[in-house]
Amino acid sequence: MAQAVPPRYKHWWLPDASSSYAGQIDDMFYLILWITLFVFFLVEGALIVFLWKYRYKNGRKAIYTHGNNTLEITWTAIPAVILVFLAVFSNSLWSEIRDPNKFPKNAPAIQIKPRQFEWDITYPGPDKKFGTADDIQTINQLFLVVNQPVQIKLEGQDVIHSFFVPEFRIKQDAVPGMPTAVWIKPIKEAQYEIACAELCGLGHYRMKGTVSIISQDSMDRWVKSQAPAPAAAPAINLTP
Ligand SMILES: [Cu+2]
Repeated sequence: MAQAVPPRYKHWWLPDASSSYAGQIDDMFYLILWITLFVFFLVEGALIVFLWKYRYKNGRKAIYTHGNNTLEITWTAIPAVILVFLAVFSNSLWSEIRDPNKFPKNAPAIQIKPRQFEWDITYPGPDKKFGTADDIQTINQLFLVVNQPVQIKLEGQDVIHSFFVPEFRIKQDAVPGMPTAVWIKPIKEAQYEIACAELCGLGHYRMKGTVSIISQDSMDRWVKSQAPAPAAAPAINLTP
């Protein structure tokens, strides 16, 4: 079922913005892009103007200059102010998304332990605990519920891999021996690719998973279908 997505989450040149914080990350991306574009055209424009204005002319002598303090202070101070502003702005956004103390409360957890060259995914199952008999294991198949925040616990099994879903604007290294958590709140039912964003060996190119964002109902049905099969009932002989 397609869902209405706010226009700010749609782009003509970026992947869909499909997590709750994707829009904020894009806003920051655009802000930096506009600032750098402005400076780019300013500098390149000045270059072209000066090339033309000070081109070779018969009889014109070059002027020797020791520089201009006011100008130098200005073109150092302005970028410094912009840089500090961007650092403060991006840091507050970063901590809002990545600070474990600010993770959504009670978000269910899913474990993803990548290895060469697959994503080993474990759901805690109906009892919501890992390491129990009702855990559900999949390979390369991640199911998330739309509008439901979820915590993803990452840890590499062999070398460094990186969990990357561009549509969620999330990319996180999965390092062996270093459990790392991220959270995602998908905002739209869809299917995306999970890419490994860290060159992890010869099979890196085929280390591809799928994340399906589905409704709570479909999720419940799927969890039910994954329940361990009950032990076969003892055969009863009904013939007299
Ligand atoms: Cu990998």
